[in-house]
This record gives sequence, C-alpha cells and structure tokens, in this order.
Amino acid sequence: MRKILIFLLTVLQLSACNNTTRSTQKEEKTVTIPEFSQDSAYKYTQKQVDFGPRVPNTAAHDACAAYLSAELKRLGAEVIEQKADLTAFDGTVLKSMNIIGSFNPKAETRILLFSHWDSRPWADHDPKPANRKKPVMAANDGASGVGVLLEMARLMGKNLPTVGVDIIFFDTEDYGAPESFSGQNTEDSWCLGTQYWAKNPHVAGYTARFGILLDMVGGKQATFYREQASDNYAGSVVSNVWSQAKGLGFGQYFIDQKGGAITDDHIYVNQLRGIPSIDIIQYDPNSRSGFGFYWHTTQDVMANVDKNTLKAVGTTLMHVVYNEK
Ligand code: AHN
Ligand code: ZN
Repeated sequence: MRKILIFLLTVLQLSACNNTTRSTQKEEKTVTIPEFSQDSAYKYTQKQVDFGPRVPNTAAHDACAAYLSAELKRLGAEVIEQKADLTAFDGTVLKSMNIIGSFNPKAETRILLFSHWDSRPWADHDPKPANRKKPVMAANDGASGVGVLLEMARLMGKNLPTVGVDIIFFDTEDYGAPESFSGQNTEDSWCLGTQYWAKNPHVAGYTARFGILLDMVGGKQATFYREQASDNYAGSVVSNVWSQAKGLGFGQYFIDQKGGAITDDHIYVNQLRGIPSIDIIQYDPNSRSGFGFYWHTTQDVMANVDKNTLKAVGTTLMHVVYNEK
C-alpha cells in the first residue's frame, strides 16, 4: 500500500511538472510578433507631412485630423474623436482634437501608446531669425511618432495582441510660448491636448498598466536616453523597453543611461491620470537644445527622417506590447 502511494505521488508530481513545462512552451509559441514595416511607417509619416504644417486652426490641420481618424478606423480600431476648444498662452482659442483608437476595447488590461500629431506654429529655434515665425513641418516632431503608431495599428488590426491597446494622437502639444514671448510663460502652455484628456479621459476613470510616449522617433542615428521623469514615475517600464530594444539589436539607439528631464505629454498622464508613463524622445547631449539639430526649425523635414530609426522604435514597441499578458 505504501509503495503504491509513493508511486502515485511520483506520477502526479511528474505529470504536474510536465504540465507546467508544456504550458510554458505553449505560451512561448503562441507569441508570434508581427513584423514592423519601416517602409509603411515612413509612408505614414510622409502622408502627414504632405498635408503641410498641421498647425491648429488651419485647413491642413483639419484635413490631417480627418485622415488620421479615418485611417485608424479603417485599420480596425474603435475610434473616438475628442474635440475641445483650448486656450493657448496668448489667449488664442485652439480648435483641438485628440484622436483615440482602441484595440480590444473590452479587455481590462490596457497599454497606452501616444504621440502628438500637431505641428509647431513657429520655428523659434531656427538659426536664421527670418525663419523664426514660419511654421515647423514637423516630420520628426509630430509625424514620426504617429507614423510608427499607425504602422503598429495596421499590424494590431490584423492580429490582435493579448492585452487591450489604446493609441492616442494628442493635439496642441506644440503651441507652447515661443522664445520671443515676453509675457507670463508657464510650462503648462505645452501639451494642452494631453492636459485636457488627462482631466477628461475618453472613458470615465480610464487607466492603463503603463503608457509610452513617442516623441521625435525618426531622426538619423537618434539616441534615446532614460528621461528623468520617466525613470521617476515608471523606471521599470523604461528598463523593460530599453532591455527589449537591446535584445533586439537596437542598443545603439536606446542608450541605457540617464538623460535630461523633459516637460512633455507623459508628465500629465503620470500626474493627472496616475498611469506610469515614459517618454521615448531623441536626446542629443551634444546639441544646444538637447534635442536633434532640426528641433523647432524649418529643417524638421522628411530628409531628416530615417527608416532605420522608425524600425528600431516600432519593432521594440511591437515586442513590448505582444509580450504583455
Ligand atoms: C519643452 O520644450 C519644454 N519640452 C519639449 C516638449 C516638446 C516639444 N516635444 C516636442 N516638441
Ligand atoms: Zn516640438
């Protein structure tokens, strides 16, 4: 009797062990991660630039909004257009539209991916003073992040990830007071669309496991450092993204070192919505602004968008999203 019992226990243990092994193998096998196309992301970036500068209260802005919303829908997202009249630092009322595209809208576990889609009205950092009142084409500072997210949306629509994903294209990020402005200038003149959404989320009480902001993710040989607020609010998310990037061979883009502290859309998602959120933003310790040389100049054009950088960021984020359970 005793012998039989021991024998039975052993068999049970063995089969329990086997089961665990098998299900782990199964989980690993079922994670097939669709391949990110840098050509498609580049086309999506170009498509926005073709509208001209997407400066709030212009026809190009409205036409691009309609395109982004329709494209997300076409790709299979549930889309919400969040319109609001937002007041800029100088009192201008901006007809603003945040565009939200949801995949797996009923899934409880959600990941938030976001980027701003508007163009800065003034190239106030242009080396030539004569250019400083001209609008920014915003190929990198706007269109590149949205381009990567549209390509991800295309792939997710065809092959849903396990978790729910919300993509938000935020408006009126880049209407912050220009260098020449002498009036009261608060940091909060930036990121107006995000501030509005964070106080008025598209779903009451909206939250997500974590959030990732893409800002200027198409520069040639761009480098992304661990931005300070990202590290403070969501250090484990930064570590996860940077280590998956390194594992995929993109360690030359994702530098595992501390960068500066940047006022950007993720600040408000952290502070006002409590979603641990990070900023993937080109940081160049050797440039005067700290960003790419083209930043807030008339040089922020397609010639400075590199498919390889789009690919590094897009492939990494596809792995981050599809590896979430
Ligand atoms: C400031 O200039 C304070 N923050 C950078 C936010 C930004 C503007 N990102 C892109 N354009
Ligand atoms: Zn900007």
